Amino acid sequence: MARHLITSALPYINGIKHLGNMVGSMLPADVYSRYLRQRGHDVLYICATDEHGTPAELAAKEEGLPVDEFCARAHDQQKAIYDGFNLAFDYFGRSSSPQNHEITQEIARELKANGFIEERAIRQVYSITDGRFLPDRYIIGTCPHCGYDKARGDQCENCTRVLDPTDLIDPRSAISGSSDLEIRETKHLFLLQSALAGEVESWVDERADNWPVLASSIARKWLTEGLHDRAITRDLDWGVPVPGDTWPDLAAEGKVFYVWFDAPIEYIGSTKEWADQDPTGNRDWRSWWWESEADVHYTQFMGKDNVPFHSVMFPATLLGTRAPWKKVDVIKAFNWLNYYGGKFSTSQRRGVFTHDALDILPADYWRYFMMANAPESDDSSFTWEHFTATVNKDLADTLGNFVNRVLSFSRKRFGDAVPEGAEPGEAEAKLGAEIARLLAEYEEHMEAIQFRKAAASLRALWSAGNSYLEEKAPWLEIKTNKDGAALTLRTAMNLIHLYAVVSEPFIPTTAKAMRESFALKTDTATWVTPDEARALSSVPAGTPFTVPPVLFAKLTDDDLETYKERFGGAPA
Ligand code: B3M
Ligand code: ZN
Repeated sequence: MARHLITSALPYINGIKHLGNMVGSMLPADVYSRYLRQRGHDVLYICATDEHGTPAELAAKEEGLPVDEFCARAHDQQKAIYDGFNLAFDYFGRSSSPQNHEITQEIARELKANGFIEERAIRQVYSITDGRFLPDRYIIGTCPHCGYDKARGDQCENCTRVLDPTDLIDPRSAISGSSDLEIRETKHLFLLQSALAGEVESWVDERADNWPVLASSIARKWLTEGLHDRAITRDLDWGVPVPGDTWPDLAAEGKVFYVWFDAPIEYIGSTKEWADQDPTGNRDWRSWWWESEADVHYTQFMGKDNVPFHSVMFPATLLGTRAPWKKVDVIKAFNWLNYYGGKFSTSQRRGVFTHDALDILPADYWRYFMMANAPESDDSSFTWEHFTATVNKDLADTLGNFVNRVLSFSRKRFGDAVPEGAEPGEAEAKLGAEIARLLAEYEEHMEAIQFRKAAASLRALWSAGNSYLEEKAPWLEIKTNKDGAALTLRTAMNLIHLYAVVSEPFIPTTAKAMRESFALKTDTATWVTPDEARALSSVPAGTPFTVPPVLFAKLTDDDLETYKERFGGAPA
């Protein structure tokens, strides 16, 4: 048993997320956490809303709310959706929490004490039309590296390179579109990343070989471009204030830390929120983050655009404190999920948003589809045709129909308890061996955090049951060999129970319904090893059972048309 710390990139507070966002961060982190918990590990899965920065301020203004009120509401709204998706966070915090303020300020003080933060007067972009300094991401222009014409001042979305606003060609204000920009002087804090570059590089070299290649290649690419000093404060009202005891001038001017400085620190902050929430006071947040380099295994989940900040900038921040903060062991990154080959777009209402998804179908349909098609080695594309075909084939036919068919038939012929029947024979031995092999494969892919492959193994496990059932055909067998048919059904019911256990990370609600079909006394969600699975005997004869309602409804052509109509279907 190991201690596993798991975090997923913090969803930004501004607006409800689409499926593409969820498939690259929270959902896979949940699937992985559930798997590790079932295997008996001590797991802490932490997430939060990322609440600071200009977009939050602007969104609040648009809704006519004070920014704190806007964020509180938006946080609850997002949390309710994630509950609907059955994301089993240990804690879902808020980067605007007092805990995060405190830890962010503490880390900044440590960095200064070690000579890694410096005050510098800079010349900053001021928009005359908008009457304000423009934060980096509110200046857009052409990327000097790849020519993308909507690159933001902090990062180019297209080539993922981190930018400075002055790098942009033809810069303009993202608020007004105005290019009436001027440069004014003001003081800011700088994190001296250049002084930490060597250390960060050795740190990356030490562990990135264990990361899935998408993350390690982005980290290395970013390092070869060189680590530059970065401004870590902004002129905003909403954020973690620069502490006055350490930087009286900047504090007096009301500067706050840059959102990307305090957001990753919220992984720690949210853990402290989790501990502070506990009435018994028995949660030790520091044991996860402090002097835990050796005994905690830390995995982060995120979309590929977030990799530079997590693989280089956040480690640099933590290394620079010279304090024993836990640093990430494995970064699991994802490519984009597209919608009919194009981008999901909030403004053009293109794609599927998380609240709409839950409005039309239960979470498990989405969870399975998204993970089975996770954009791991490449971008992948969502289409309603692909979605409905997958649901019908894998979930409704291969799994759902198997469960209902076996249980209904057995009840009809043998009553409400698992029948005894003959001793297992050759077909059962062959099936057991196949199940053990597939389960071992499934475990291997889960350990490697390869979700597409894991889902394929899970599907193969479900299919093996169908093949066995077709081969034994108990509905014919029963005419000549009642004991044989009973054995077939008992074996199939054991498969159902096994599926209920091992499908739990992907489809927790359905898995629970399947487990609860059997009146077993023990905690039945505990993992089953391939060797235990081989025997197919965890549900003994005589166990009472019920037939659950249809697990997955088949989606019709009419459904397909309705979804395409409502969500926009193929691009023009
Ligand atoms: N909030 C993701 C984004 O908005 C960002 C992740 C922060 S993780 C510390 O693009
Ligand atoms: Zn670019």
